Amino acid sequence: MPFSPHPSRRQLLAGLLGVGAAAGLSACGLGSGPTPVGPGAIASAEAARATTGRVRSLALQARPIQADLGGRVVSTWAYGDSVPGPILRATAGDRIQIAFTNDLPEATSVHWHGLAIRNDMDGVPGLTTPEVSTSGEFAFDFVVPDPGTHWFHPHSGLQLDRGLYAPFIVDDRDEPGDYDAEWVIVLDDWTDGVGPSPEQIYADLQAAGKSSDSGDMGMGDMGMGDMGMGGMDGGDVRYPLYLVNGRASNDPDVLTGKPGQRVRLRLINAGADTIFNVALTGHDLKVTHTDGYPVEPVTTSTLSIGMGERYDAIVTLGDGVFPFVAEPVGKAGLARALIRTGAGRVPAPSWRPSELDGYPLTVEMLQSGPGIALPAADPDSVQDVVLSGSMTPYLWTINGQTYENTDPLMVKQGQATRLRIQNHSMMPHPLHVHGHTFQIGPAGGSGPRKDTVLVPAMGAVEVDLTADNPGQWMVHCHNAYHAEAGMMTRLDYLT
Ligand SMILES: [Cu+2]
Repeated sequence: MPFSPHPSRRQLLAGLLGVGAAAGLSACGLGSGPTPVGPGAIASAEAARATTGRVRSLALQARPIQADLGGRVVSTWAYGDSVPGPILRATAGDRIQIAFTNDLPEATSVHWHGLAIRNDMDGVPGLTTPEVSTSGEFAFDFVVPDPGTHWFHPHSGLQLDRGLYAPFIVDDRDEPGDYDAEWVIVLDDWTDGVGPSPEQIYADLQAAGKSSDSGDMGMGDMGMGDMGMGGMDGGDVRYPLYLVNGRASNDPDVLTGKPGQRVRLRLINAGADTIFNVALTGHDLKVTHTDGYPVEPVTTSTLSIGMGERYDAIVTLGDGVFPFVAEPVGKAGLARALIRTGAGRVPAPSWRPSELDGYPLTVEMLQSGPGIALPAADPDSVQDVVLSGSMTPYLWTINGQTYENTDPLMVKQGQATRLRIQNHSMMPHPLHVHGHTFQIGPAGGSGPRKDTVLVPAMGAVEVDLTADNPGQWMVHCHNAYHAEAGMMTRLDYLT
């Protein structure tokens, strides 16, 4: 029977809060309605995952470091010794044990973005996994179910907008890997130690939101001086630097190869507030995956990647020196890296390839690869996810509420679930669902599988997912400032 959350949503929410506050009370007086699934359901789901039988153990540290950004040495926070942090690598089905230590001066968390792992390891403080205090430790232990290009970052305040991010690459035992080399490319918008701190930027956005009494809804930050480029696709924040693999454009990361080699690019947008259009000078990109899942290959000169999204593309290298350029959409500046296969002059750091003038590939142009579609099903549960907000005051909402007042989306184990996402604002939002990959469009259709979808300004997208990973999951905008300003809700599995 379809499960409708609407008739008794308030009652259910009251029940949820009661259970969260005092689990032992649920049996005596909070009603007989549905309650969130418990640890048993999470453990059962974990026990049912296919495994390779292999266990990989490693250590990970979050700590303050000094980073050299093209000659400018800044103090920031990172995983390990570098920005991005070390690439974690596993094969789908491996069990990963990560001894995490927090050497930061404040509490933190680690979220494994794109991995539909057990709920209690998802790294969201206050919801799934304990916060890790200063000098504290946490032992992550989970089976990695999903091949592909994924990554990890904190789920604590605006820490993501420092240097706390790194790739998590999961190999597929069943995918031959038809390429000669691989290059993981992480894009970022950077302010820490160069411009104001992320917390200062957020305080400035809030202050600017209070200083005006015009209550425009989601019109962006028109005329906000140093803050942003007028909203729209340009986000809310103008950054002094844009980075590829933690390097400024005057000191780029370099991939050295041979002409004719086929290279798999694994693109990750770790930016907090920036959509990037990317291109490799003199080359076409054959896009093969998004958010870890195969798509029917599409060739393009440029593609658009929202915060939290990943794209994989194959390139066949020419002979020479070729800038890989990431252009922040609606903002001034460029990030870049270089591929070098032979002799050639290196263009100036600000040089912009003509490939970026093409129409960028976006998710609507992609179809899921063979065998990737979800089973076709009429949805058992249909949930609206309305994105809106304002700059004055600086507030971003889902279904009209900030996170602290949210009515969670609710499902039951096994339900075919449809999210009807509508963007009622003048700014695109990359909506990310934890613990699942949805299919764009109807389940069983041709849309790609993803975990983060860029919903255009005033646009709408419907996605289907199978409720097969019990727990309480975040659903939120991957603009770090929007999330901080309230643009988050939950997907709760109820008994
Ligand atoms: Cu947003």
